[in-house]
Amino acid sequence: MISKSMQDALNRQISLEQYSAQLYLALSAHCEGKSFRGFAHWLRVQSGEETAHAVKLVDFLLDRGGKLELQVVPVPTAQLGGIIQVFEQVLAHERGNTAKINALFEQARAEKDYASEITLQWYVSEQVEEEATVSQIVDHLRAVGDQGGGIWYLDSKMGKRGKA
Ligand code: OFO
Repeated sequence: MISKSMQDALNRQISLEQYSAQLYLALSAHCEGKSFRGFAHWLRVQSGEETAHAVKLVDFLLDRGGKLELQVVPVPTAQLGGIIQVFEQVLAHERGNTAKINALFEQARAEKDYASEITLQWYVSEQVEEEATVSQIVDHLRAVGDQGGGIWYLDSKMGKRGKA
């Protein structure tokens, strides 16, 4: 049986994962509106991944006999701007989420909740991967700038995510 404090913390994280999905969906629509269909596609896929992260935590919570308490998911507060600004926001958001995941991991360790710790390990690794990927995208975007042919090349590359 999961502790009440860990149950509450996991419910908060589920809500945050859902917020991430909403944020990336909003940013995807913004890119689509600027005809950057590749960046839009990448963000749409990422939005789906964030939903999957929420559901994975829901399953874990239920497997442990916990209670799912869904919370209101806030409207995303993204500052919509150029593509570089969009991905800088994604990077800042992922860094914030890493801090939340790390805090959850610490809580699991402090409570000697080994099952939560093991499940959260996957999220810790996922954050490392996501931060590295988005950081590289931001570097590439800064290198080519918001104007010119380079950004359209990057757009076409981003559109290949998940396609063999
Ligand atoms: Fe849920 O993976 Fe990053 O935020």
